[in-house]
Amino acid sequence: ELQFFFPREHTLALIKPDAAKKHKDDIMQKVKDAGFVISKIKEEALTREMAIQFYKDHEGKPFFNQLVTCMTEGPSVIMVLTKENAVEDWRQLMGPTDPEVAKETSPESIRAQFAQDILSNAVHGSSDREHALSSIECIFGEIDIN
Ligand code: RTP
Repeated sequence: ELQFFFPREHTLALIKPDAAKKHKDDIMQKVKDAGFVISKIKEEALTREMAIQFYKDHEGKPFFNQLVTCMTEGPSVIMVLTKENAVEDWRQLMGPTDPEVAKETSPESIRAQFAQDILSNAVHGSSDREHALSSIECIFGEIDIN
């Protein structure tokens, strides 16, 4: 069976509130077309505490408060995505942080197509496998996914 040769990896992917409201179906279609398995999914508004925890590394930056507000203003679609090389491939599909850059360099990416601006930039994805596992545990309360 192919999975024996291509081990699966998990990442945490999130459709931010603004995009969850306007572009959920289109973004989900791109997720499936790219070959990700949706191992877990829930729709839930992040609490301020969760958003702060999520973006801890950015605490103190000028955009931090706005970022937390934009992440908590409505329900997000939060998913565990699974496939070979999931962390890197999801970041590839998201595209660059700034949608203007995304439109220039990766016009097929989710941010090029659905981001509003650099803050409401449609999606989030774990930056590496370690962050993926800790975010999955934080949000779904477990890390053993079939
Ligand atoms: P993410 O962590 O959300 O997957 O996105 P990323 O790696 O592409 O971006 P990162 O540098 O980690 O920044 C996290 C989020 O902060 C917002 N941001 N705003 N105003 C600004 O200059 C600025 N820079 C970053 C974005 O919403 C970004 O997704």
